[in-house]
Amino acid sequence: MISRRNVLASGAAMLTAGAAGLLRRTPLYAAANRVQEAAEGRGNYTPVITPNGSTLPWRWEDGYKTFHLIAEPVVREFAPGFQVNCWGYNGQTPGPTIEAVEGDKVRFYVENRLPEPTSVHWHGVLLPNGMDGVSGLNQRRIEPGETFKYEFQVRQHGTHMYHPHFDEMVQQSMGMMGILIFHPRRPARRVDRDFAIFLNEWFIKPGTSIPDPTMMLDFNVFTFNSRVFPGTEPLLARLGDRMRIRIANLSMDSHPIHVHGHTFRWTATDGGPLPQTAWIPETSINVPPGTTRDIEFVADNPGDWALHCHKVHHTMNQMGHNLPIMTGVDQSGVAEKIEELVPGYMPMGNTGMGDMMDMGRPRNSLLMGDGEGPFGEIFMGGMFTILKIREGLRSYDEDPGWYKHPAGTVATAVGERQAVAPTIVLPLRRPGFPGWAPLGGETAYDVVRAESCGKFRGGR
Ligand SMILES: [Cu+2]
Repeated sequence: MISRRNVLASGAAMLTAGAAGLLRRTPLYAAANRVQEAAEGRGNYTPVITPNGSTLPWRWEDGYKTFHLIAEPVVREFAPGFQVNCWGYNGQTPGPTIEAVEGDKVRFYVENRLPEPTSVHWHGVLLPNGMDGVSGLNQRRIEPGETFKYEFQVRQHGTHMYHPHFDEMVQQSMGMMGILIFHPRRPARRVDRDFAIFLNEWFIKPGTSIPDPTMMLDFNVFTFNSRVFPGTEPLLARLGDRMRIRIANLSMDSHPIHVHGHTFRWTATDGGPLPQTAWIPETSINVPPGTTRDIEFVADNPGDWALHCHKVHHTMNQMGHNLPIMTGVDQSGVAEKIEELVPGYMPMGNTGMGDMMDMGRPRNSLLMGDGEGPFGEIFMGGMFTILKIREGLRSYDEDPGWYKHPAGTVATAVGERQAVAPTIVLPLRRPGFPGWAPLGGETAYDVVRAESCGKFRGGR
C-alpha cells in the first residue's frame, strides 16, 4: 500500500536524515521498505497509518534494520492558524511511527540537535538493560551534537512507544514521543486498516506559541498526533474493512476514547495481545498515562462517525479560564456597562456557550470549537476526529466528502402535535424482583399523564 502522501512524507524524512551525514548515500522511503519486505516474504503485515504523521524509513546495515532518529526543535501546526514551537523527532511531533517485525535485529541512531541532553527509552520493549535509555541509570546522557547507537533483537510483538528519559517533564511536555510497533512474525489475523494515534495535552497560553512544561494539571490543548480538530485528518475505511486503532498516551491524564456507531473489542495493551477469550466489548476505551491500547472492529456501519475523547474539556481548544457562569442569567445591557469599565470584557452567554465561539481572540490561538460540518458548525476541538466509512470508497488517500444519508435517515424537526406522546410510562416497581417490595401489590407500572409532566416544564 504505497500512497503518494507516504512517499512524500518519507522523502521529507530522507532529506532530513541525509543532511545528518550518516545516511547520506542511500535515499530512504518507508514505502520502498514495504516493497522490499514484501518481496523478501517478510512484510506480512498491513502498514500502520499515522494520521497527520508518517512512518520512519530504514535501511539494512550489517543485518540490522537501521533507523535514524533526530531529536530537534520543530514547529507544529496544531490546526490551520495555530503554530506551536515544540520539540520532537525528524521534524515532527509525535516523532515518526517506527515499524519492525518480531525477530528483526533493529538499530537506532539517535542524533541530538536539541539545546540540552536527551536519551531515548523504548517503552514496553524487552531488551538488554544497557539499551533501556534511562540517562544516568543505563547510559550517559546524549549531549547536544552527539549521536548514540541503540540496538537489540525484537523478541515480542505489540504497540509500544519511544520517548526521552532525560528532563522528561520538559521534553515530553514539548512533544517528544513516538509510537513503536512490532508486528508478529506469524500474524493470527490481518486487518485492512491499522491506525496509530498518540494522545497528548499541553498548556499554551492563548496568544503564545510555546507549551508551558511547568503545568501540572490544568491543560488547555488536547491533541491526537499533536493536532486538534478541525486539523485532525479523518480515518477512512471501506464498508466491511477490519479496523485496528492503536492509541498511546504519555500525558498527565487518562483519556476515554469513544467511537460512535460501532462496538469494538479491546484486544491488546503495551504488554502484548490479550487472549481472544479476554477481549472486552466496549464503546469507549480508557487509555491511562504510560500505556497503549489496541482496539479492533469491523467498519460495518457507513457514515461519518465521531471518534473523540469523552472528557468534555478534551474536545475543546484553548479558552479564557475563570469565566463567570452566566447560563440562565438575563444579562441585557450588563456587558455594555462593564465594557465601559473593563475594556474587552466578554461574559459567558446566558444560554450556554455554543453560539459564542468566535468572540475575538488573541493571535495564534484557536476557537474552542472550530469545525464546520454539512449541517453547520461542529462545536468541537481538541481530541476529536471523524471516522469516514463508505461503500465503494475509491481511494484511502482522497477525502470522500460528507456522508450522503439515505432518504429518511437524518433526524429532523417535527411539528408539536406530532412530538407529544399521549403517555409516558415509568417503571416504578418491579414485582418479583429481589429486594423490591411491591407497594400494595397492585400494578406493575404507574402511568403518568403527559400533561402532569407539564409542571416540570413550568407549564402550569
Ligand atoms: Cu481526554
